[in-house]
Amino acid sequence: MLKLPQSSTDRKHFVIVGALVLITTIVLGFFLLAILPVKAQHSVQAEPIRWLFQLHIWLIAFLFSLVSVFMLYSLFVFRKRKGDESEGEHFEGNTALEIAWTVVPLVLVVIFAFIGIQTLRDATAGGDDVRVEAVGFQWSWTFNYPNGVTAAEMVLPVNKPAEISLRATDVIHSFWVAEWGPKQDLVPGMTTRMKITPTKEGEFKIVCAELCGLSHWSMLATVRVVSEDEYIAWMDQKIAEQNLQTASR
Ligand SMILES: [Cu+2]
Repeated sequence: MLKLPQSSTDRKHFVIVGALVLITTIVLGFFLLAILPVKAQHSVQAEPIRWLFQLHIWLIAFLFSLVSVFMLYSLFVFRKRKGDESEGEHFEGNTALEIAWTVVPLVLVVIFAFIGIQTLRDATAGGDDVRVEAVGFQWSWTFNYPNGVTAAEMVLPVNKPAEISLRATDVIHSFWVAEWGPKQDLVPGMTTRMKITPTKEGEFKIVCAELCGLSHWSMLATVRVVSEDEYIAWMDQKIAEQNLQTASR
């Protein structure tokens, strides 16, 4: 049997390793959060995703530290000394430890599944004050508004809950604006939906995030998030343009 820390030397090792795990977790956690390219989040729905992402990073930092610090500490501190020809201690496992490392990860996975469901619920919730349909095809996008306006760019008013209906005409695509957070597949034969409340004005890139053929990389469009007045002005202008086109036909 593997011994649990009994002597004061054993306890000292555990205290040192515990402190090292804590320090490594903190350093690694901040390092990972600093280097991972999370774009600025400019939608209401992005917040729960960002929060869950950070929680994952801290858990990853802790688990990595737990495994590697224990391993490296054992390798260096309990290495074979010069002239030591004695045999190592024989042991056949530790029931308590095995139960612990089965139950703890199981509980963690269940907790994260629960948080994941909640996050998914929050990241897909929102109103439909503005509605627009995004049609994806190999390899471009068009945007249709309920009043018949069709555009090559998407325009949305800031801070207004929008519902984007997504339709694919050929293969599976995926609608993604990195600054907004959520990503949603477009599946031929059905309409999928994304709820989004943009919180920052500006021009953002819409990309297809599902490998959809040779020119997948070029399946880009722009979304402009503007003030409500600008949105109305843009819509009026589009309606006038389209009326003019119909009249001249
Ligand atoms: Cu695509």
